[in-house]
Amino acid sequence: TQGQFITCKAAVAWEANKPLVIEDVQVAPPQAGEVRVKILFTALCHTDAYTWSGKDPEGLFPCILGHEAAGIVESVGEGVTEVQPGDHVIPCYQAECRECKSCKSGKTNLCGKVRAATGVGIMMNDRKTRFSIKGKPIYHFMGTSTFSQYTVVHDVSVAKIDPTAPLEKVCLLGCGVPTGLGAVWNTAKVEAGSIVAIFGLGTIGLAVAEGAKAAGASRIIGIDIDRKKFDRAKDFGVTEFVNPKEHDKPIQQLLMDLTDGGVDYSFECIGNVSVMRAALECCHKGWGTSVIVGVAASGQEISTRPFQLVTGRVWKGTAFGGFKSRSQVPLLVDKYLKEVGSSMHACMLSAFET
Ligand code: NAD
Ligand code: AHE
Ligand code: ZN
Repeated sequence: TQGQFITCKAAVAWEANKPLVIEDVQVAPPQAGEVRVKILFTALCHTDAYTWSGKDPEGLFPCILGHEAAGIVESVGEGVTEVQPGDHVIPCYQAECRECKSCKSGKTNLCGKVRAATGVGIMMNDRKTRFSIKGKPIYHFMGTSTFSQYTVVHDVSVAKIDPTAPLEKVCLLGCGVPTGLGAVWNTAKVEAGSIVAIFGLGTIGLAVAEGAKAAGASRIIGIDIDRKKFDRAKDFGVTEFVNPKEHDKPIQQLLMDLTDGGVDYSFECIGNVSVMRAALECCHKGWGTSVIVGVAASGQEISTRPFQLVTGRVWKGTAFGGFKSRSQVPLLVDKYLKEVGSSMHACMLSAFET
């Protein structure tokens, strides 16, 4: 199939909010600096649903969604040296070129090399898409488009991993698990003994809990409006649960009362701007840090009294948990393989079953 078009099945989002349709899609061969990947497993992240909903200002239709996956390289374009056909890989929506200003800075994982192209659903080389249906172009999504049996990604957007890793599990290292773990370890840098509050107990919130437990947090308070989320969250290290619907007090007040003045770290894992405010305001005066992980829709804005920051609370955000994708995803896969049977295993297994 090298150098040829492949016809395969893909779930196509023709329009916002309309059911995805399984279609026969033509996938063009990879051009210079591109890699064509056979996707074997893909998971679903809330961000796919967000863009599908039509609220993402970068959402383009028709497109092929999906960004949390694992597969095998089918062919590579000219000049690709770091992967070859047969390599096991995880596509990375957050690229890492190691050459741009951002990569070189060492201060961020937000690579600038292909972001402009991936934000508008095309490939950098010729500003076109590699997907089409009967000649009609279909947009890429987040530079990954994993809801397809074959996809084409930039070479800076693919991490080569240990071929013995079970792809049906490690596909979660394409987004949810690193995002939560990294929010705790890289962005907040939670210390042992800390009190942590997690707003939203989906995949991201559960991975935050697992990261906080590993960091030695003394209390991990899980907040969700869906009571069903609480049982599973215990397996990930959550020690206490709060359902805001069961309380009259504002949630930030309730948490301050429960924690003698506020938590050390909070994480917003929902994408709701009023919860983001509560997550900041439940932090302890003088040092409490709140990390925004959730993605809020176009037009939404955060607000709080500046006094909250004047009095020492810190507001931060994180993308992909601050991990440098091509360098660190393979290390997370190795860590997973070493710790199979441990909590990280439990986290990935459960999230996969969710
Ligand atoms: P999810 O839908 O699986 O989980 C969200 C949880 O929040 C659910 O359990 C839901 O019941 C709960 N919830 C909803 N409204 C609530 C409220 N008002 N108060 C308390 N709980 C509430 O989502 P997910 O896949 O875990 O993703 C979470 C968020 O993180 C999304 O916004 C997603 O787009 C974003 N995300 C960001 C990054 C990043 O790099 N920053 C990466 C992945 C996902
Ligand atoms: N197009 C969206 C951007 C949403 C967003 O912030 N995405 C996160 C990753 S979510 C993964 O599930 C991210 O990495 N952001 C940094 C970046 O460069 O996109 C919008 O709302 O505009
Ligand atoms: Zn995601």
